[in-house]
Amino acid sequence: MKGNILPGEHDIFLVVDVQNDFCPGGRLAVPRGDEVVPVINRIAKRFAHVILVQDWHPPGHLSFASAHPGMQCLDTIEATYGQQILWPDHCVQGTQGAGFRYDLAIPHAELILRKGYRPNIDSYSAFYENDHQTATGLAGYLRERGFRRLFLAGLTFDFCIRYTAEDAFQAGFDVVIIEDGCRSIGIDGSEAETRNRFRELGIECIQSAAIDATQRENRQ
Ligand code: VGL
Ligand code: ZN
Repeated sequence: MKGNILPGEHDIFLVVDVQNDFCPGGRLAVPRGDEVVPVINRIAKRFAHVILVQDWHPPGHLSFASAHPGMQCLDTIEATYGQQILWPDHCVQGTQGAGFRYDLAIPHAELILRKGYRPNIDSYSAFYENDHQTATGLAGYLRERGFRRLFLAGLTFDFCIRYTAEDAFQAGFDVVIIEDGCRSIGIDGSEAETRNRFRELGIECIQSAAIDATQRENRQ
């Protein structure tokens, strides 16, 4: 993208999984995951429209290693819809870990989109669950409201952001990743793979400063 970015009426900011369990001290802690919060809080002020995405699993969810005796975290199982990585129990519905990180401050967010609530399917993407068929309804919501371009930040760059971005792109939305507002889990080259995938698709990664800078110029 050339120059700086001024978010407009057809733009929306999707804040992905900024939850206690993905931050230091949480059950699936992402290294430096908490550092995305001040970036996201600042950038959210530039957008009239914001959606919060929330990973929201029932106890005993299929993606939990604890639900598969003899299996370990980061092992892979063959689910009905393909390979599924096993995670520690995390973002269990109604628990403190599933709550938004305490310092996330976006009172004007218009929608909270929960995903991963079906016991037998995981959902990295905010558009489709991991079977790539079960829709969350997000594409319809965005289209009906006239949004064309999605800005993404949050946790994690190499899983939920990656698959949300790919699905948004396939659904015909323009997609921009705010890179310094993301952190990766980092499993087996997952971050490099994500960057390659974004490059192949032409999905743009920017720094949050590109959005701040626009605001400053406009005020002069
Ligand atoms: C996520 C693993 C499991 C994510 C969610 O938010 O990237 N990763 N559940
Ligand atoms: Zn999850």
